[in-house]
Amino acid sequence: MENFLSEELKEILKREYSKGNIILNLGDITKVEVDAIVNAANETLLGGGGVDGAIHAAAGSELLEECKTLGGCRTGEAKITKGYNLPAKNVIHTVGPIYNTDKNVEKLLSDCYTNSLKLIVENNLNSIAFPGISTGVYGYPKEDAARIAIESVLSFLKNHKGDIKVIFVSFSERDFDIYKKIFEESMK
Ligand code: AR6
Repeated sequence: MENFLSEELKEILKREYSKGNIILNLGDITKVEVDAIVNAANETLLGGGGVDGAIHAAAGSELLEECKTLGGCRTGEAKITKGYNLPAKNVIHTVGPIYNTDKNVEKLLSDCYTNSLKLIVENNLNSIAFPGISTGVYGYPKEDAARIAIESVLSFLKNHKGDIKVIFVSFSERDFDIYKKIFEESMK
């Protein structure tokens, strides 16, 4: 169905919802203009499929060159690079847990969000966009992952004095609806 829509109509159909410093957005994270977009990478940081592949393709080969200098990244941790050809100034690479094989998946997924936000603060940045880390190839159930994402970010922002804008980017209508429902629940 989506393939039959013109680019213009697709643009109009994109959805956005915001409250306070949080924005829920439906679209492609490689198009988002922020201080940093987050990449759901793997421990090598040398690229892959899904959002990782899309970010590397849009950023250009210089991103891979910089990633090669980082020595990989442990699950739950995060590392920052420049954004190169992306509209985003930087990319924060984090590695989500593999749902069916890693232990402590909740803590590790939460750490991805918290450690990414710590890099925003350390680098004096103000805006960040997250994809649904681990919810593709790594198999984390979407609702559980969205709840952890929202709770981790809200708790970080509550304990932080600066003004950081956070965008959760969903790649499908279904994911957007999940985020919206869970975000509204967490506001009650
Ligand atoms: N914009 C926003 N979200 C996207 C985009 C996009 N352009 N493309 C995909 N998503 P995944 P993971 C969503 O599989 O589960 C890679 O090979 C997608 O719908 O990209 O953390 C890495 O190298 C899903 O909800 O990441 C690792 O090996 C979410 O992004 C492995 O996959 C995450 O899906 C990481 O797996």
